[in-house]
Amino acid sequence: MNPKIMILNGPNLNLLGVRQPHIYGYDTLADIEKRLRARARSHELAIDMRQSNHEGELVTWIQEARTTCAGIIINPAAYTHTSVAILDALLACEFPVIELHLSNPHKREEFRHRSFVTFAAKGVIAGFGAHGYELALDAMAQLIADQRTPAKPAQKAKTMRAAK
Ligand code: CA2
Repeated sequence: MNPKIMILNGPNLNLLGVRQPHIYGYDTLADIEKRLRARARSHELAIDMRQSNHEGELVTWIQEARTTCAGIIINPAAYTHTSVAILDALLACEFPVIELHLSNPHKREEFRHRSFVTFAAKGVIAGFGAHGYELALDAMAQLIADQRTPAKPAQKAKTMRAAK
């Protein structure tokens, strides 16, 4: 069975493509999910994409993912900037977490510059609109492939020497 990636979307992202397209674009979450399914297949991954307007529901889904998934991609939306509960749930996960934003929060109001979720994230993708979801899935596929075939010690030393 292909490893499953949970893709979580926080509050108001159900309005994607419907309101404020100048900020968040014209794609709906359903459009994004359709593209992601095709891309996941090409990486031999499965996806489980969900959206909630409720912090506790997101926490419950993160806990569920701990036993059913190989990674989480999360756009926590406004909870990015407020939720210690989501951070703590993500810190309890032993697999890779990727934080994702459609916009670049650092180009926006100051209150969007702080992310709690970042403390649990392997990396952050922001500012590429809906395409960011595909970039995040590609990055997740690479992380999972690396876990399956870790570099051999000799190969690793060579890579490290080359990087110096
Ligand atoms: O850029 C992102 O992806 C954000 O996570 C989006 C959040 C915002 O609070 C973060 O600072 C950055 C807002 C999501 C609201 O989504 C809407 C989509 C369409 C219409 C209205 C809201």
